[in-house]
Amino acid sequence: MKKQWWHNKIAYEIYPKSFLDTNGDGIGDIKGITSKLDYLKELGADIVWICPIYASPMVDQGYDISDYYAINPCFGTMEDFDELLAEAKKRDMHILMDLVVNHCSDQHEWFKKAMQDPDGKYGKYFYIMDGKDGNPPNNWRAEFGGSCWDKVPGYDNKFYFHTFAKEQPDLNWENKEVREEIYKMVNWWLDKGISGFRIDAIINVKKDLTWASLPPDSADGTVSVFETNKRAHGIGEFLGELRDRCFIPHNAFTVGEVFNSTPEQLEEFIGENGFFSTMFEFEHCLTTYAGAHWCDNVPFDFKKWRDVVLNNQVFVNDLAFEANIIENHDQTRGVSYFIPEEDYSYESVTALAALMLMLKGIPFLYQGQEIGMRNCRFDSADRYEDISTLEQYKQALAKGHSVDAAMKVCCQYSRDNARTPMQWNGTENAGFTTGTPWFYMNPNYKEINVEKDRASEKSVFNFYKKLIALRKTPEYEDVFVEGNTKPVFTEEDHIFAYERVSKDGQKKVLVISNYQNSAYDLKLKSSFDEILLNNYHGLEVTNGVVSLKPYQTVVLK
Ligand code: TEU
Ligand code: CA
Repeated sequence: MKKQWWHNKIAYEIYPKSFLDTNGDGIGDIKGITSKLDYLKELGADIVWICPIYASPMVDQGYDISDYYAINPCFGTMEDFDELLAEAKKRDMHILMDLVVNHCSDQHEWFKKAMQDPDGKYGKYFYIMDGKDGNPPNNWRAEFGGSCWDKVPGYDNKFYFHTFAKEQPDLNWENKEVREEIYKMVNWWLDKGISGFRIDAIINVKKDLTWASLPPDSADGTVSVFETNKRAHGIGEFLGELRDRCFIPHNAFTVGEVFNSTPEQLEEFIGENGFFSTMFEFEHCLTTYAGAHWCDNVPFDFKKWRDVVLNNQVFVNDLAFEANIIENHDQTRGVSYFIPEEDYSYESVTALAALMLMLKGIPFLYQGQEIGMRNCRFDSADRYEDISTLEQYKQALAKGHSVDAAMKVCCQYSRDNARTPMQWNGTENAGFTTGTPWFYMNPNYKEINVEKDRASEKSVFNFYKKLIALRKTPEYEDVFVEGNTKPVFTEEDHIFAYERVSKDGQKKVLVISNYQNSAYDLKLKSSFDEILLNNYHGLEVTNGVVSLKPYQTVVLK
């Protein structure tokens, strides 16, 4: 692929509400982000993606936007934002906004006008349809539960469509006027100086325009709206237009949140002339997913996970450049998902870090990942704030699970695990706020926090910093950035290993992780010159056999 300015960069995702509060109101803010740019720079982050900070009633924590041109006062002002941009530029850093245009908020002016006059101009900004004798037009189930259709107030048989919550009505991309409004807004932000966008739920913008009911995937007769998107055709016309009208003229960096794309779509989406610069690789995060309900999920399976990651790397190699994650604001904490609880240690956490950061693609770290923040055990369901967790809890109970069992499932999968405030130090409320935090703090903050971690000999932060520095070493750019990935030792049950090979085949780096809580002897297939990184002191090698300690992970030249 042609070299792009962002190929050798590291991205970091910020969940602003939980990052750092600077005015004591208990809510993280833009000034908090600005004040931590040096911290992020030191870690090695270049691109900062900020989850939505636009005006919003916050039904889905900002993913319900009521004004695309305004900053939510709980996060600060437009002046604060301009200051953040300027400070980022000074440090040669880039800001990405979150582009949420599959839907807006029911408090957006467009939707309010549409509800007043469903047959008028703004009615056509949304999908408004007649039902069947007062029942919804079809059996599609919204991502956060219930029907995708809610009644237009004052009408018995008129419904509007929503993929997510009922407060998040879907915008009608089939209407050219809507698309023009979106492009205008996207260009406005790019002109302001942001470097690009993370693009929310973008696969959902094209609907199955037959609007036909489908065979149910749930006992209540409904089918997930995500299934119906698989039957939608022609999304490329929208995305190509968005690229040509907005992204290309600005040389923007864009990362798509794309679920359920087919392998054939990879090149079309993120190949040389793709719709986006890159998109997240989610398949490996879904290896435990078994159906429509969290309580049907299956346990984590190391080999399945490893094979999904590595097969995907091989598939993508020459075609595209994906975005790699182990966690984000919609997932549980990576260390809690990919490491058995009894195995938590500096070594296991850094093993996971190395495996992710050495892959081909652009790494996206999520706030707190750099110190190994973990899932949070909530003692009662009403502690949860997340709309999807509350729905899953309800569904688990409805399926006959006990309160205990339902809580256990939420504890494992809740998006709120990632949304507890950032743990900066061991003082009250982890240094996140001097006021009352908007959300429950993970009680482990005295043990796990930035200050303590960085002072420790076994610092996860420092390990990430070294990994990032290694990735960025000019001497290895042809390996880590441009080179392809070749899986090795896949016949082993507890070894996660791959080679990164420069295009000319001259330079090779081998990443080996003994991903288990016991020692293991592995016979190497070739010799090596140098240990570039190691999460232990030293490496024992006798006659070509390396004696790996529990979770020992090394990068060998
Ligand atoms: O997520 C889209 C999405 O598909 C999620 O619903 C995902 O399936 C779920 O979070 C897994 O638990 C994006 C945002 O990242 C998410 O935070 C928003 O809630 C959602 O869009 C609606 O805007
Ligand atoms: Ca604040």
